[in-house]
Amino acid sequence: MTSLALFSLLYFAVSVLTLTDSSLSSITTAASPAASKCTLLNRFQPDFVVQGNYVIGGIFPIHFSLKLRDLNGTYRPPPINCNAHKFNPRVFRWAQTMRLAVEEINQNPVLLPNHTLGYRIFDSCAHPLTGQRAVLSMLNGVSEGNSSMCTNASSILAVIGASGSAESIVVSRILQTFRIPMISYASSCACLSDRQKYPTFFRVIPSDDYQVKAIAQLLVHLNWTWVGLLRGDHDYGRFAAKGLLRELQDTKVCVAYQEIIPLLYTRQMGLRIMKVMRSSTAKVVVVFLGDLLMTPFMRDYMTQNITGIQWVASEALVMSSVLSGKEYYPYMGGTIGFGIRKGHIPTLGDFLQTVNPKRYPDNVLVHELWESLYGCSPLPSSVTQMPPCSGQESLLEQHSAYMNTSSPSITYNVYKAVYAIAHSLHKLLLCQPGRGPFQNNSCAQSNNIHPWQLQHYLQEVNFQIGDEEVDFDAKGDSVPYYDIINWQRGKEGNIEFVNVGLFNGTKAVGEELLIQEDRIMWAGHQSEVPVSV
Ligand code: TCR
Repeated sequence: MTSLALFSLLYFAVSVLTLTDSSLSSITTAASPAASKCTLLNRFQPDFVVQGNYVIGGIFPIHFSLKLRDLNGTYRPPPINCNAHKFNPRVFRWAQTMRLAVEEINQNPVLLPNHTLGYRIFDSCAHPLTGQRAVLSMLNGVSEGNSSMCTNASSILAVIGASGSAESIVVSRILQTFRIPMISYASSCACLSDRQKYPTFFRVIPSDDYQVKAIAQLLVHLNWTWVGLLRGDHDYGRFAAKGLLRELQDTKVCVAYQEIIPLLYTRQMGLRIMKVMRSSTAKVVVVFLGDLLMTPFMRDYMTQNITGIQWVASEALVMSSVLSGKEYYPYMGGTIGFGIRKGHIPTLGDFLQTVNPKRYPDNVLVHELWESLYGCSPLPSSVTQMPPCSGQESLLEQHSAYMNTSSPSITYNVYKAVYAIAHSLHKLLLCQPGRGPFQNNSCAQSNNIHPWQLQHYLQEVNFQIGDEEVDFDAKGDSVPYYDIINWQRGKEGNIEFVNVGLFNGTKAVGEELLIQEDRIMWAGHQSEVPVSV
């Protein structure tokens, strides 16, 4: 199938505002359907764009809770509009971090001197279908600012994304046809380590193969013989559960039940799962879920007044600030799990503060950020139902979902991923003719770099960021290192994430897990390890 035919499959009547950063102005994509073939395909525009010599793509689940209507084929399918769904300030920070990293690299006189990076950032709306739309639109080569013209399709050299494994699978299937490398900051499914199926996939998060090893060792170490398993109905949950069962095979730990939380959560389903939990003697429950699915379940759980459960949270949940309010402590305090490596980005706090509706008056996302943080909008009352505000309110650390910059994890992964591309590109451009890695010792041409050529350098990349070394193994995977995180009560009664050990997957078997048990606070605010038999 040609790329154009592939793109032609898409017709989405969505118009999103585009923000060109250099001018800080906005362009509405009010395309007339008849203008050209390209216009029709270009209705879905990126959320952030900056031009540069080399352009990279970004895919982030800025909105979530996409509910797709049943299609029975008797009416024209309605447009899918992500902006009508919930806005995720944490993810908005990830997207801003990509912008920050590119800006830093462009100002760096040593890394990629005399060249600029550009970007095109799209919203995947946390769903594989809309992730697919994002990547197709990204490749479609729309000419920003003039939607009646097509530019070269596939001028993207590499992509940062996607988030959920289910989205990355779809995105990878599409990018691999063009040999475009992608680096995911959050997709941890072990299934993505298959180079045959995902030949251009890289990630800066460890594969869950290591996490399930770590969890199995923890369960054995704590003498928990019966445990429950709760997981999301997605590739991440499915493969993680399968991996954990495999790791537990020759141990004395047994799984009492495996329950699945559907992507569209219903109270009825939640209550049924709680009944199973109540009737089991297993007091320890391992969860493979993100906070988006866990939150509605927890709301019902709290109304049922179930206590005494010791949660073992997967990495997607264990650093979630959404569940750190003090109301959760009686039900989730004592939670333990493996969190990915954190890192500090000194310039991030200041950068995030530069984003406000006053500065970006036409960017819909910036308005949504304000609405979600302050419950107000600087837009005229004819456009919004929110109470008015100036749009210059100061962003403080307390707005943690967006501003929490003290020890970012996925945010740091995004930062690392952009640098990985910059370092690879830098190396590519240093190639000396006649001593290059390609046919007849040739180099890539700086004005016509092919994405597969960049992938060669990405595979080889090795650089230092903070005190960490970044590289990829032959499967595109990164170093398996986790901190053990324990949910303890903070000064104000809210939940604090405390480091109580680590798992270093590069160490010899048996030496990977280091745990400081005396520092752990268990479920029910107990200092004794709970029993689960
Ligand atoms: N892997 C999940 C997605 C995910 C995530 C997160 C999303 C992970 N960690 C933190 C938001 C925040 C781990 C997946 O689908 O592969």
